[in-house]
Amino acid sequence: VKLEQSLRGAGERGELAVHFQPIVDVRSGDIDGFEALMRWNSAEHGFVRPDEFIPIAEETGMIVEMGEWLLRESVRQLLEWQAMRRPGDCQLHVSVNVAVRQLRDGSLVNIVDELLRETGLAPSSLWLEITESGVMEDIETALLTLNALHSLGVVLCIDDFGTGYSSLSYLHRLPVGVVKIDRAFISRIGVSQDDGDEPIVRAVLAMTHAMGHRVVAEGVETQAQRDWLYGQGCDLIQGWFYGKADRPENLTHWIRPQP
Ligand code: G
Ligand code: G
Ligand code: G
Ligand code: MN
Ligand code: NA
Repeated sequence: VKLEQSLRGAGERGELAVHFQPIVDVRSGDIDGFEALMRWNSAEHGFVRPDEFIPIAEETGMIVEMGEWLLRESVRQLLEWQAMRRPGDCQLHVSVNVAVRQLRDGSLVNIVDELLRETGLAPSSLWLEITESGVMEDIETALLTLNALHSLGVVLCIDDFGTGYSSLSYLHRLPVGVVKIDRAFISRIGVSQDDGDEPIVRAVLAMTHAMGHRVVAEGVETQAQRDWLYGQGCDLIQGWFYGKADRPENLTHWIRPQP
């Protein structure tokens, strides 16, 4: 059976799951939130990588329904975690990927609005990740949706920053709160004889901070990368150095760290 056909019933068969990857405050080392990442364990095909099934879901439009489920499930999990926090702990966020197709589909704003009302979640605890290329495909339509989402109080993030084009010309027009530097740039920090991508990352940090955005460095794998980013004033770090995406039950040590 083709992947596409299997994916159609995957949700109903309980084959989809959400895993979460920690996003850590560089200075304190404390958890700030998690990125929600979809996982598919297919009865027929075994584990299918998101870079295989997400494009299929996008092409067929299934991503709209899957994305709504992912949003609801991510917020449900976040509320469970927030309830476990101690007084004085920071308010955790969850960061959910939004595909271009979802941006274009008229329902996203209503879904998010409804979800916030139903759950009472603080809007700033919900981050939505959009890619540079997704926005650039149709910037005027994207802007309408992004402005409406921004009005609801959720935090918009530019994902995979640096991999698209004309980043500088549009970034200031978007109601963005967070920029996520793509891991391709981070992976070349502290490895080469020359400076590698260090000047680029330094420039991105300066520019995005000047615009008032927070910065997440993605794909941080080593202590050296973490230390360098700390020195450069990066805000948040996500990567295997702190942890891979994992099932929620394996992440409770982040929620209630032992004093
Ligand atoms: O863990 P990783 O292999 O999870 O993810 C691979 C790619 O799939 C990433 O680029 C990520 O943005 C994307 N991805 C993972 N889960 C989702 C999802 O639920 N929705 C969308 N649109 N993309 C996702
Ligand atoms: O979680 P990690 O970053 O190791 O996953 C890398 C990729 O491998 C993911 O895109 C995921 O789809 C796939 N993968 C391989 N084995 C597993 C598994 O046991 N569980 C899950 N959820 N994903 C897996
Ligand atoms: O949405 P986005 O493309 O940013 O998805 C994050 C992707 O990056 C996921 O596939 C996730 O498994 C992967 N990832 C997260 N941390 C690391 C890391 O430290 N190293 C590498 N190689 N990949 C990572
Ligand atoms: Mn992402
Ligand atoms: Na990314």
